[in-house]
Amino acid sequence: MHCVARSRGRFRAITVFHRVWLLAFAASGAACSSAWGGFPLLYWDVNGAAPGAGGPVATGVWSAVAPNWSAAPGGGVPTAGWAAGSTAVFSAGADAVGAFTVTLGPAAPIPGVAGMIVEEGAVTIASGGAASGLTLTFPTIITGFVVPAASATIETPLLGTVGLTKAGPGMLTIDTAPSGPLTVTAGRLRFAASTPPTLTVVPSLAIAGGAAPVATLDITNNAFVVDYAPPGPSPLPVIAAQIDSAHAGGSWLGPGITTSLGNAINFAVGYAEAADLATVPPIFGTVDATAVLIRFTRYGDANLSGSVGLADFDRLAANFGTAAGAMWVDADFNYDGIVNLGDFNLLAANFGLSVGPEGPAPADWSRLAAAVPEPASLAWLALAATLLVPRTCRGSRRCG
Ligand SMILES: [Ca+2]
Ligand SMILES: [Ca+2]
Ligand SMILES: [Ca+2]
Repeated sequence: MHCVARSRGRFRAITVFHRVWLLAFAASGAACSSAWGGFPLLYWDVNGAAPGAGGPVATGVWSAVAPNWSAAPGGGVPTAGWAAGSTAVFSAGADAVGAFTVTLGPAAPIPGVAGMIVEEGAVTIASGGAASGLTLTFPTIITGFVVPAASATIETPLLGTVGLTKAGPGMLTIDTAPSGPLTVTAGRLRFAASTPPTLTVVPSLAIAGGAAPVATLDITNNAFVVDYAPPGPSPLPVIAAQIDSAHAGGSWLGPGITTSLGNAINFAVGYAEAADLATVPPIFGTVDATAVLIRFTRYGDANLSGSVGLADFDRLAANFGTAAGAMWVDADFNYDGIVNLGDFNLLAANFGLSVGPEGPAPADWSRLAAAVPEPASLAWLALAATLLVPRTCRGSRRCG
């Protein structure tokens, strides 16, 4: 594969990770100029034997019969239909630099997709029908292989059990991840925003850099579960650090586990060990006790229900004053490990509000109204003051 890149004069675009990976493949005996770790390379090409892929907008159909694949990197030879077991490269030549759509054949999923490489342009892989999909037989999808901003949006199911490894500096947008381990080695992997939100469940998550991440997973408005094998250890501490990194003081611009719909006051990424919740909200489906739950929600939603109510406030009250090591489920809503007035203010700003169709909790409002005097704004301050007192005299029978 490194031979292919070099022949196209683009080797400088390859990151250190790719170099190591490609050298590993070369050492394993991968053939030059037409293979990728032993897989043949097929280059997207809608203009047949004419050089290049067909221009900036190389729109076409991906199927076994549509002659839109070239065995030649430059796209200057007769083309043929898709051959299972190949790696899909977008695109032949260097001319497909625009945004274009590749529509899948409608009859069945595309078989034998041994990974994907997006060199330049912005390709959208669209379903051609209800039976459309891509069956991955090799997990790696590289975006930005030549032009760093090159991206792919896959709007069709990713099938197979090999998992997904997102590599390269560009963006990859998918609906949900396929079965198997999920790895983000570089750039940004995004779960497309959806109504209703989607649920992705994976057995493991690896983001390059670990607790000091250097790549990004963007959940937008969705739910995400890392259902790890017992007995663990749980990935919770690393996941918490990755969310803290992405939060970056409320900008959500840091690397790690982020939401591009987040802000500093209302919308955030909540997380919890499933075993730490009284009930698992339905958005996460059926999970066992060894699972980390992650969702887009409002600040203050300690129990990940999707709305901020009295059950969340109770968690804040129970943990108020915690000086270190607090998690989101303990009401640490700004990811600093501490539960204090900053977290209280975030909860107060979102109390009674919902992130989605769960709706607000009117019962919570009425119970809160019965518990505190008017006006509400002063009531919050009074509550905060009273919260501080029990913490300082905890353990004393004389405390009120
Ligand atoms: Ca061509
Ligand atoms: Ca809640
Ligand atoms: Ca905090």
